[in-house]
Amino acid sequence: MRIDAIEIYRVSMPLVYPFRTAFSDEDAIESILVRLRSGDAYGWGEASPWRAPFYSAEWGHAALAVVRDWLAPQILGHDLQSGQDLQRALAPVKGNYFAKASLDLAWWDLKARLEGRPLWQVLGGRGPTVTVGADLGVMETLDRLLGEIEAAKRAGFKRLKLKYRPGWELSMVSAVRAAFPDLMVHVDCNSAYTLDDLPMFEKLDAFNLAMIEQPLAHDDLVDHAALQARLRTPVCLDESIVTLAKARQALALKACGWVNIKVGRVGGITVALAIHDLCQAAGIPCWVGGMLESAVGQAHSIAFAALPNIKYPSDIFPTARFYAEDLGEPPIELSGPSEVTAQPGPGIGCEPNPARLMRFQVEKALVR
Ligand code: OSB
Ligand code: MG
Repeated sequence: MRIDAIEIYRVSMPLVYPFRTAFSDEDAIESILVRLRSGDAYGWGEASPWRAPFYSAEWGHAALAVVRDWLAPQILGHDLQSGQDLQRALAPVKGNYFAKASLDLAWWDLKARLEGRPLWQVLGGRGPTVTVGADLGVMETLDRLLGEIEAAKRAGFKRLKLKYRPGWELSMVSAVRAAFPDLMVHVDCNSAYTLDDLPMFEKLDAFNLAMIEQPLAHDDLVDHAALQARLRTPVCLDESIVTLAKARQALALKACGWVNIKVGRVGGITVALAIHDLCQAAGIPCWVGGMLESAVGQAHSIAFAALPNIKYPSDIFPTARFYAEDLGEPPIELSGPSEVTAQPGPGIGCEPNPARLMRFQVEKALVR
């Protein structure tokens, strides 16, 4: 596929209520959307680094600039036959994984659309339906949290993820476990801790959690390996896994028992596939994380979650959970308790609603 034009949009999508994590409190999500055109065909990609470099070093304004000034010129006019061709063309630019992902994801959507097949099938997935979990941010009160967990349980969610940060930790988990002793639960620390917090993690180890997600620094592997050696509960790496090499190093160090794969965080589906296969060969199961993308970005995550080594309910949520209006069309809905189903396609089967793209847009660029 020869790349003839690249449109880039930075959007700010208002949330229905603030999402609080260890790294920030947000009331809107910044995302970049890319449309890759080849002849009359096109594909869409979305990556959500957010408005500030607090989850990783990337942020929306910089992501649009690096796609416009450095990445898009590397592929414009080139004939890209594979995701590897695309990644090789982008390789001179260091880091900038979310920015690279916006192009890689658009390339995969374009490829699947040209083949007339849904993306999950092109990737070799098990089927269109994937298992998803419920996620709850830091709340104002424990009562509110327990009420929301009860609602998620009643809705049939098969697992629950709790955001975890200083001030919202052991006594919160203890209250949740007292009320819901058998629920499959894990916590996500978003890199808020260090090895000095080992005594806290040793106490947390007693709560029979499914995993502890990214307890230590966003770019660490070695300390995670030291922590994992002291805990029964598996560590899950999220922020730390940004390349295939990092995944290989994490496995060699025994730094984790699970890998959360976000197609945006690792530079796109091409790299995500390689990480998936590496983990599968090593017997390390994976699941799919998200950044509160619109239905466009989540459609890529659904397709990826269909792969065989995705073994835990993914962070893919129905639109109504976070957004009054989804930028993408159609929106994401549950197709059954704790599950969502990919659109029949072709490609991801979803694209931005043009009026909402105009309304949510804060910056735009065209490379051709
Ligand atoms: O660390 O997994 C994370 C959301 C935004 C940024 C980072 C993370 C998250 C989530 C996912 O926890 C929540 C969801 O998609 O339901
Ligand atoms: Mg996480």
